[in-house]
Amino acid sequence: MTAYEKPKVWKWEDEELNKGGNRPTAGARFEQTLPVGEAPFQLYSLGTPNGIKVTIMFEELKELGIVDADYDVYTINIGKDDQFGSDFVKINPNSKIPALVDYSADKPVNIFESGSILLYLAEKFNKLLPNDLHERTETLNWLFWQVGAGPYVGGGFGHFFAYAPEPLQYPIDRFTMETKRQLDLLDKTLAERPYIV
Ligand SMILES: N[C@@H](CCC(=O)N[C@@H](CS)C(=O)NCC(=O)O)C(=O)O
Repeated sequence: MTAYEKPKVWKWEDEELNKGGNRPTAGARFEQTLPVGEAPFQLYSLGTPNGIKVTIMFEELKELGIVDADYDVYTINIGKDDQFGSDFVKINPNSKIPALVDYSADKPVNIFESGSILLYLAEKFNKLLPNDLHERTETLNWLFWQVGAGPYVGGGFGHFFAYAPEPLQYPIDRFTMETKRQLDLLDKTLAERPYIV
């Protein structure tokens, strides 16, 4: 049996690593006042793959003639830790973009997790989510697949390949294989139909 050295455990107090998500505590780190506009939906986000899902959804709804799907959008700069400000944390205690507030309900509704936001908007406007049991389930299967699979690609492959302070072969190999497998799944599915769902 191979004897492994005990892995070095990062201490969040380390100056070099004490950035963004590399801290073992949740909650607000500083006082913050976020802007609130006039539109029924207020979106706090960034143009990352998780962030743009919500703006794509809003634009698709508008394209379908839903005038109430009007939104204001504000940048949350995750590189500058905006996601740990007090107002943002009140909307998403998990400090990740995207986060949305619906002011058109009887009282404001906070919505976080990109999949939850897409489902909320689909149900609210009764669009892009079929009522038929089989089609609805197939849509939800792929909705949950993408929120489940995304972290292997971004937080897994992307993180260890591009952002980790040192290149480590095992996590790079593992997440590269998983990412390629997911891309192969997409290729095979899209060979049979024009959209995933
Ligand atoms: N499961 C979440 C993931 C959201 C997420 O990871 N957001 C990233 C940007 S794409 C973020 O806010 N990162 C900031 C951080 O980790 O501190 C979702 O689907 O909404």
